[in-house]
Parts: sequence; structure tokens; C-alpha cells
Amino acid sequence: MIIDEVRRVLSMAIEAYRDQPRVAHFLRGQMNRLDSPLRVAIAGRVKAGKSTLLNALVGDSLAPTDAGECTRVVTWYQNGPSPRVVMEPVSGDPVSLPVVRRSGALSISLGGVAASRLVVDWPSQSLRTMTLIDTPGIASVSSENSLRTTRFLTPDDDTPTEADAVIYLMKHLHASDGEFLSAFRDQGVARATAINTVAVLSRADEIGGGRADAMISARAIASRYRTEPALHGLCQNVVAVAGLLAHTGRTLTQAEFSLLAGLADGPRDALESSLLSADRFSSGSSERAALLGRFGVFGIRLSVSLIRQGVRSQAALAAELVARSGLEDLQRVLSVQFGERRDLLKARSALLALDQVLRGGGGGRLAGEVERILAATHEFAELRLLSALRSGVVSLPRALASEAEQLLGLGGVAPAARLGLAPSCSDVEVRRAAFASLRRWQAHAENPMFGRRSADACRVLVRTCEGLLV
Ligand SMILES: Nc1nc2c(ncn2[C@@H]2O[C@H](COP(=O)(O)OP(=O)(O)OP(=O)(O)O)[C@@H](O)[C@H]2O)c(=O)[nH]1
Ligand SMILES: [Mg+2]
Repeated sequence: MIIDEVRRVLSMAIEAYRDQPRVAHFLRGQMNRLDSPLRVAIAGRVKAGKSTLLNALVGDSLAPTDAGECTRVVTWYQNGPSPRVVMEPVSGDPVSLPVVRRSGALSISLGGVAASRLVVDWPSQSLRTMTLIDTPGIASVSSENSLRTTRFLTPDDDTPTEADAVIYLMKHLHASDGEFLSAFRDQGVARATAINTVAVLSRADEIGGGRADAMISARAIASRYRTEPALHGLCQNVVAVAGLLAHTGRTLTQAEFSLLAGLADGPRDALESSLLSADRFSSGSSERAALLGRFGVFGIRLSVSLIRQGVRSQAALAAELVARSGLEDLQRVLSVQFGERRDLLKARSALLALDQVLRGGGGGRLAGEVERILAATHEFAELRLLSALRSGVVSLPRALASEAEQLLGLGGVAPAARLGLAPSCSDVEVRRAAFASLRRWQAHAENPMFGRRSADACRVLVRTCEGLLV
């Protein structure tokens, strides 16, 4: 197992650096990190909907979505036995802050202290498999908050990032989205790019001014982005999500449902025309203004129309909103891209960290071990090839390229998924398909029309097929 290999080389390193307490401490931290949940950072431009999406994934109102001071601090949300908030100031020791909820949402006050990081412990099923890290928005490369996030995700002194994987939010395909994503490209040991990034087309309900078909359009755009060569080398997948709808769905109250049911009973035309402007809709009613903030125009229209179609309870409406938000698509992608690759991503982070220590010098034998693990671990070869194919560094004829990506685990690392078979198929079917695939890739590897790189790629796939047969 890769994770055991990494554990072994880390303990060798801890032993080797026992005379250097700071390095040994850092390495012990890496060792602990191997056993902790995957760390997933949520990044993107200012107001891309990062904190709202985080809340939707957790199913609670933890991350602040207003303009407060906390939106400018990198904040970790991790599973813990009881709620706890710890602030790490820029200078000085960590401080425990009171856990306060205001109108159902966690409210943290820094009292003007410059914080370098906030750590929130929260008992949550969703946080058991993933620690989520909310990052300040990236406005432009020069602004201070952007620098903070860029430094956190891709520190310029080649230090490994603290996140194992990234969810990158974007509203549109801007040039700087590409620039920013390309900053994720590893200079590091695993040379895996894009492998740990999933892109989200966020605030999907706002596409086309919140029209009824907004989510359909958003899905079509996401699917176009998915085949956009500029994005291939930068992320594994693109999913459209309306985070606000998802979060509101997961936290819908009976009072909100009743308010919407009241709107659904009223005349259609009046509601439609009042929804043309936020002021007209709220018209002095704080309840209505709050409703708009929680649902958005699209969410109100959708909810009212669902109630009119016969959705009669708070629970039923909540389920519909979540189902239409795209949240479950994202959760599925996260579970395939990150969940199934957890050990590999963890191993990669640890090797990056170790590599950084060894580059400080004096790690001859250890450096050899790291090299050996990287070269001998077929999963890393697969990761490298997958990202090389995605970014166009290695090319194969189109039909072969998609088969190759699938075999390398783009749609899931289970044997059936790699072979494009139904999850329910039998072992015999898997073996038969793997064998046929092996024969094909052996033939491709000998194809005299392929250059050296393509032939090498075919040989990696031959090994993958051999692995599926074992
Ligand atoms: N309609 C709609 N509005 C959204 C959605 N997600 C977020 N918003 C709104 O957009 C605003 C910003 O949302 P946040 O979640 O705070 O965005 P953020 O990216 O965390 O913002 P910063 O941390 O300040 O960069 C809030 O008013 C949200 O209610 C969405 O999916 N649909
Ligand atoms: Mg935020």
C-alpha cells in the first residue's frame, strides 16, 4: 500500500532528523496528516460563492457570507466532538474564541486582531471525510487577500501546499481563471497537475438572469468547459452548482416554507412582476428581504412553482431544491476524484513535504527512497499520464485518449469504472474486458506510427490493464 510506504519513509526521516526538533516536528505533522481527513480548499474569485458552497456541503451555516472581517481569513472547518473556534493570530499564541450562533449562523468576532488562520471544529458527518478550507476571494493578482490565498494554495518558495485538493469556483471562463488555475501546476515531486482540482461553475442559478431554465443552461456551459482544452490541464472535471439553493435547501425552515406557500397562493402575474426588482419584491418587508437573500430570485420562482405543482411540505421542498442545485453532482465528483484517491493524494502531499525537507540537503538515502517510491508506484505513473493527456503534453488519437483517461481512473478508480462497465458487472466480465483492453494497448504500444511519448503512455496503460487482471 502506497500509504504504508510513505509512512515508512516518513519514520525513517523523523529518525534521521531527530537532532533537528523543528524539522522532526514538521515531519511528525505530515505523519499525522496521513491519517486525518482529506483537506480540500475552496478557492476562487471574490464573491464567487465559496463560503455559501462550503455551507451547502456541510449542511449548516458556518462560513460567513457577508462582508465581515472573517471572510478575509483562511478558515478551516474540521469534524470535532464539540463546536470550538480557535484563532491563530499573525503573532502570538492561538486563542479560543466563543462559539456564538446568530439567527442560526455561526458568528465569529476577531475584535480587530490580525488573524493568520481560524480553525473551527464542528460535529458534522460531512466533515468526517473532508476538512474544508474556506479561502479569501481572489480579486486581482495584486490585492492583499488574493495574495493570501495564492500564497496559501501555491506558496512561492516551493513549499508544499497545505491542501490535498482544491475546489475552484468560477462564474465565467476569464483569462485570469486560467492563470490562477495554472498556478496550481505542480513543480513538485509527483508532477501531478489538475489531478487534485475540481472546478465548479458557481452561482449557476444566476445564469441568464435567473430564468426558469438557468440550471439547464448552466449544465450545458459546464459540459462545454469540460471539453475546453484550456481547462483540461487544470482540472479534472467541471460541475454546475447553485450553492445558495443547495444551502437553503439543506437548512430550509418551516417558516420559510409557509411564506413561500403564501406566495404560491397569490396571483401569478403580481409575483412575477414584483420579482423584476429586489426592491419591489421586498417592498419594506424584512421577511421578504430575508427570503430573497436565502433563495435568490431563481430560488423563489422555483419554489413557488414547485409548491403550485404539488410539493406540499417543507421536507419535500428542501429535497427538491437540493436535487436541482447540482450539489449532488458535485458530491459525486468529489467522492470519485478525491474520495477514491484519498490515499494517493495524501501520499502525494506527504512526499511533497518530505521532498522539501530533503532539498535542504543531507538526505541522500532518503531522497533515493522518495525517488524509488515515486518511480515504482504505478498509481503515480497513472496520475502523471492522466494529467499529461489532459494538458496535451502527451497526445493520443482522440478515441484512444478518452479510453485511456477512463482506464486511468478519470471516472472512478474501481475496475468496472475504468473499463467502462456497469458497477454491478461480474468479476468474469471485468477480467474479460481487462484482457481485451490489455491486448489492445499492447498492440498500440508497438504501433510504429506513435512517437516515443505516446508509446510510453501505452505501456503505462498496459500495466494498468495488467493490474486489473491481478
Ligand atoms: N443567486 C445566488 N447567489 C449566491 C450563490 N452563492 C452565493 N451567492 C450570494 O453571493 C454573495 C457572496 O457569497 P459568498 O458565499 O459569501 O461568496 P464568497 O466567494 O465566499 O465571497 P468572499 O469570501 O467575500 O470572496 C452572497 O450574497 C450570497 O448569497 C448562488 O449559488 N446563487
Ligand atoms: Mg467567503
